[in-house]
Amino acid sequence: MKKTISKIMTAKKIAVFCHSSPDADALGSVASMKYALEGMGKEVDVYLEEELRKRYDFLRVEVKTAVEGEYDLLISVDVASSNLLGKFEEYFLSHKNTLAIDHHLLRTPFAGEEYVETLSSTCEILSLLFDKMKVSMTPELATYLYTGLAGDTGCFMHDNTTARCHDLASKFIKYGADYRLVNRRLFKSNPKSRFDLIRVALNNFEFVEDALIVDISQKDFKKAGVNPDEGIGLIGFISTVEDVNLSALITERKPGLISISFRSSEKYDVAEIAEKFGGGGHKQAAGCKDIEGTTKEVKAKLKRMLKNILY
Ligand SMILES: [Mn+2]
Repeated sequence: MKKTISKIMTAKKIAVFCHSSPDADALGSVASMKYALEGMGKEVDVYLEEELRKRYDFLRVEVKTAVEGEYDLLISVDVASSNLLGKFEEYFLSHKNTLAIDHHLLRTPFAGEEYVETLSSTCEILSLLFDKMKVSMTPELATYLYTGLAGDTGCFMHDNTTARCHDLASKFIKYGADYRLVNRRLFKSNPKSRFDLIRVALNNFEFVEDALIVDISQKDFKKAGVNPDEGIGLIGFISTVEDVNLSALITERKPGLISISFRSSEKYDVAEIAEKFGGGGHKQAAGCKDIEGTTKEVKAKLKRMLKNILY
């Protein structure tokens, strides 16, 4: 952590990046970085591939979508490999002073300096970092950090939730985090298109023993009038069916390129299955992407594989 802190302390002008299709942890992280570092008198710009979605407008962070100016230091937060930087990858990799702060178990190092701890969220790491740097906590900062913590733990329901996550949440709330607003935005609000997608998903439910497989093709996305990015998080919904121990969501995000998201109970190890498709993850949550073929082909292959695994 020392090197990380000295890198930050010696830089005056800093740009902060996160992964493309940013989630609550990525956005909470960039927002708290900007807030905390500006509080230390630094000049900080946040870069996102696209403007912040309405759902996250409570993060009062100005963002830029194209690089302008020069920086002493580039920081990536919540980014597990450089390709996830999207259109900023080349710029980031070619800069001489870079720092990555991340919590992903499976990652490919790409920055000059890396500060990685396998905690619940990048926001949990940032809270440790800010403590060390004596950043004073305010309701805004507490709200931003709470956003990442709640986001990546699925509102303290995923397996990565620890006692310390609850302690941290308690601390953030004591400092004035608007947890009601954050929870409402993250967990109690879905765009209408999400329901159109759920309708499609429900039509494509297939139960195999105690597993549930759902496939959504490009055609399905088009028919529902839904952007394939809206598929993010749908696995959380379908994996709540009672007595189902393994759920697989097969989606054709881009024409001809298939992704699978897996969730399971302790009974099955989905990381092993994902690895067979060139992906990976955790025992109870894993995934793979860019499998060439159609959703039907991938589904047939998965079903053949599951025959030897389900019991
Ligand atoms: Mn994260």
